Amino acid sequence: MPSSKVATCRSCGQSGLQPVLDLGKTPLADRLVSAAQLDEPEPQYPLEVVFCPHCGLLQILETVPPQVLFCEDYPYYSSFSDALLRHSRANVLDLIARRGLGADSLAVELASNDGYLLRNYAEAGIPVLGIDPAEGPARAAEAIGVPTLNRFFTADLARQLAGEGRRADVVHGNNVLAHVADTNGFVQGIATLLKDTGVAVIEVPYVKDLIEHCEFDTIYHEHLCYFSVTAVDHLLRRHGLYLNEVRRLPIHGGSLRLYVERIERTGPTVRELLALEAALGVDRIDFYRDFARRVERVKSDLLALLRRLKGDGRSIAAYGAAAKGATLINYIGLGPGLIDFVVDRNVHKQGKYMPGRHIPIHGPRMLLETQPDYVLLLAWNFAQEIMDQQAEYRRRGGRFIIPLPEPRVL
Ligand code: DWN
Repeated sequence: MPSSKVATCRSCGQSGLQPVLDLGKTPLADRLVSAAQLDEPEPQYPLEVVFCPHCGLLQILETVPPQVLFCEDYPYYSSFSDALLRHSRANVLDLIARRGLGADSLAVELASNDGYLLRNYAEAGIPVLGIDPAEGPARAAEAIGVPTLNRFFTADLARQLAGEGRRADVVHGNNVLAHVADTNGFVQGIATLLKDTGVAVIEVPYVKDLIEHCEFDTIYHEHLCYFSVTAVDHLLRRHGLYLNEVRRLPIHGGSLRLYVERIERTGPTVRELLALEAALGVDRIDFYRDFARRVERVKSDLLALLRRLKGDGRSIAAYGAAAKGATLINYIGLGPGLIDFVVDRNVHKQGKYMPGRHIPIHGPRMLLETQPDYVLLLAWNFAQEIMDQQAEYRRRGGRFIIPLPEPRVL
């Protein structure tokens, strides 16, 4: 299925998009390769990052059809990260208390994956509804008692649910707003689905952290948009929604949690971040101008480090068959000649190969079985959880390499 390119901004629709970074033609980050597919041609798509000077949104030009991205064997399951489960549970318990949710409430999650978040509402006796197009995670959610529509969330589906009287007290959307091709339709759907007194709680990677920490690996075809508070505020207001509170989070390399309502009552956390972004120029192209140069610097430094270690006869593996890991190994050119294998706890990924570079993926036990000298941490956003878990590998002398914001050996 062919991809398409936007000519105007995904949010405000204006032209004049300015180039920021070109990562070249890149395979789909979550399309892992099976042994049977190794000799088959692998689709690769342009990955060009641009900036809208009118509304401040950083975005990619290419739109890969969502049916291709979130296909039936989409391998991402949220519940393989204990830190993410703790993060999500704390979010839910906070909202139950703050919003006085109970048996007559409805909590909906858009891109609900395997029920990792909604399960916390269900356990508290609060009615839930998951919506996710990926068949595997949706089935897993149903298996733990989270009713899930295996569909894409659209403005039409929102109207259908509202028509059935299923408007929500809380709408969650974690790492999905950046993923949808119809950005405005998706936000309009949230406005339709929310009760007048409801709140949408949306998490997105924060573009300020992405740029400042050089997190270029967070750029892949699933992530169409990269939000600042300024850009998302413009997007929401266009649909009669108001960003009233925002929290900065460490998850996924730095994220924003947006509290969005149908009533405008902009709080100090929003005003402060809008002022900070204006002072730093996050809403202007200059903030992004040297990003490409810094990405090139990381690429050359990491390649030089790995080649030196390999040249010294050291063995190198990697941890985390993450989508971000696919961007990193493909852009930098890390193949089986440098990285012997990748390990990952997600059993749906084990036995497959990384997109593009075809590095084999095994379970984490492979680290103790083979004791590689170094492990490149592709899932660096979970560094503490993973290194705690791999204490024995480290006790035996194994060392982790953190790739970003600059390569360093721990
Ligand atoms: O936006 C997205 C983010 C939120 O999640 C999705 N489009 C796809 C996915 O991106 P990712 O694959 O880069 O996300 P993660 O969660 O950073 O990937 C971590 C990988 O590491 C997963 O495959 C699970 C694995 N893992 C592990 O093997 N052991 C993770 C932990 C914490 C562990 O202990």
